[in-house]
Amino acid sequence: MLPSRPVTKNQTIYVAGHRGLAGSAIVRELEGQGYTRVIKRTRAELDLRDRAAVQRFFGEVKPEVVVVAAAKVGGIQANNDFPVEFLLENLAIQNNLIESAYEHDTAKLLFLGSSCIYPKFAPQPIPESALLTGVLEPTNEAYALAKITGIRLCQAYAREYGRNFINAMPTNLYGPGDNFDLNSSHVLPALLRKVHEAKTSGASEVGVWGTGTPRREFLHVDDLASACRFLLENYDSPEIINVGCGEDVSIRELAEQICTVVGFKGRLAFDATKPDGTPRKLLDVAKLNALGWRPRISLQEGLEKTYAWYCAQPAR
Ligand code: GFB
Repeated sequence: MLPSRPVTKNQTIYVAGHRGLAGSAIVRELEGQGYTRVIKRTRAELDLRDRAAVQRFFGEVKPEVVVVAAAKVGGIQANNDFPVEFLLENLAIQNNLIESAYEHDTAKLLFLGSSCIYPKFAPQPIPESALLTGVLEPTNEAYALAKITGIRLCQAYAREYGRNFINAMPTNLYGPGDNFDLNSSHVLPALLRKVHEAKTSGASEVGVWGTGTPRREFLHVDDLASACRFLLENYDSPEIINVGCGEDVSIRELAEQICTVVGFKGRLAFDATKPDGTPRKLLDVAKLNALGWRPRISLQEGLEKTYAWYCAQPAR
């Protein structure tokens, strides 16, 4: 068993997935708060699906702290269309990282799960205790199963080998650096882009998938990053912990709010042939709040900032 000590600013912290939405925000947060030894590797430098390469990297670098923010992610359509890739790639990435962290004596590891690990019809808001109490939402079952396996692996290392491997479950994330590709993105960036393009082309309507009735909770990724730093510094239990803002909106409400932010006055056209997915996914964040963490960015402010970021991209 390794002694469990609080994470400090002079420790080496490897953020796996540092170019992704979550990973890039976590690096910004850590470096902004004075962590001077954040380690990053691009996909070209280190393929996380390659077990031997990951083991070699850990053997050479021996990171003291690891954040597993690397994953194959996507919106409802990509999850539904590519279950094999979502299952295999995520299992490979997380198995390689978690096993290597154990073998090379990483003192603390933070594994990022997802709110989709919970049953499709979980009680709302969803407490951590709902894990594995019911059937999963079919559109993202593969991704959820991989994430559940990652949680259980961290918990097994904690129980069997006394490792400080902790598990955070973020709700739906958004923010700068998100994926705006309409086939693979999540709803929020997809609608920001669609509404922006409808406005600039003078279109009279915007297509919205599904019925508009599902409800989702959206957390700005800078808030997620601040929660991750908080957990690294203050949380040492293998029990999963939810990370969210505690409020949700319907997809229709989200679309209407985006139309206001973008300044689009046309109508919304709902396409009920597209899947709705889980009817509601609101996390119970009482546990994290009781520890003293709160989000700072409202959905309105987050949408405005993300839209400004999107408009400022060179490709635009
Ligand atoms: O964000 P999203 O793709 O994923 O979709 P989930 C949320 C809701 O928005 C669904 C609707 O009801 C979609 O039908 N929606 C409306 C749209 N218009 C659009 C659009 O243009 N694009 C997209 N993508 N959705 C994901 C999981 O579930 O949540 C992942 O598939 C992950 O595994 C992520 O866990 C957090 O919230 O349904």
